[in-house]
Amino acid sequence: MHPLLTIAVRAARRAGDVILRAAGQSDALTVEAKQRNDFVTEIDRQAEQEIIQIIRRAYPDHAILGEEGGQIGEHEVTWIIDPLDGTTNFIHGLPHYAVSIGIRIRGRLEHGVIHDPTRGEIYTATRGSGAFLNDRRIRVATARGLEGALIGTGLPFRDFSHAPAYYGMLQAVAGKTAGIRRAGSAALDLAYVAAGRLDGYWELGLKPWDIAAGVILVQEAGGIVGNLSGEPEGFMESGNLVCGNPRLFAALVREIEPHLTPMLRIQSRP
Ligand code: 2AM
Ligand code: CA
Repeated sequence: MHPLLTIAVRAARRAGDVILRAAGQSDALTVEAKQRNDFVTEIDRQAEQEIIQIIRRAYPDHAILGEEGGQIGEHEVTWIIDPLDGTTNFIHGLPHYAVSIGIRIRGRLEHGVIHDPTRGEIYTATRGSGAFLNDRRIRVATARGLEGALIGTGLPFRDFSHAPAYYGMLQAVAGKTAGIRRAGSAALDLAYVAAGRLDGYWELGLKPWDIAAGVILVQEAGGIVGNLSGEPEGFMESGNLVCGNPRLFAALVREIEPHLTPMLRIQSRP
């Protein structure tokens, strides 16, 4: 395993331990709203601190972009951290959330780890070396189109400006697939696409820390990640993203693209 990924896995495990310990006592949580429907607990912050400490000890100069702490430092290596993706699930005692750590080097995602502490699952990927679930190689599913496919997504919950366009997409996709799942953790949705548990996934308005690790996982599992027009760019900046195996990806974009507003088209470009 690449030394950077080894540190990322160690940090993700430590954060997972913090989260699991707290999960048994969710009544005692202090929940704060950063904005309407955007929650943070002391556990998000503690988990992020644990991760940052472990990175700092190994690589004191590297830059860090954390959901809770924002950007720290400038360096060609940036660690992009979501200490707890799926906080809303966590607060409700719904056991579906993850730690996500992506590593970007000179502007390109190179490594990713997603750790689901409730299931003891660790997903890892390094560019050019494939994607793994607990050390077993994973690949995207082989669906050739939308028929019979299971697709993950996220509904608007905070910013409703694109909701009409999104619900148009949802109606189009739902009508052509075996089903849609909205599980509440973008990181796990991407990990599940990488592992072939979901055939594809799309969502709008995601943040870099929700998707950094998941993007490299899907790519290394043989999938394609693109913007809502199907182009391989702009999704990190806009947070509007589609993914799946190459054929499924194309089929999904065909349903989604007609619903794009001029604003969504502009956003899609880097
Ligand atoms: P978070 O828990 O790290 O904030 C999927 O829709 C993404 O949106 C999740 O990865 C989740 O990341 C974020 N999110 C924030 N608030 C949410 C909410 N109220 N419902 C669903 N997802 C939410
Ligand atoms: Ca989070």
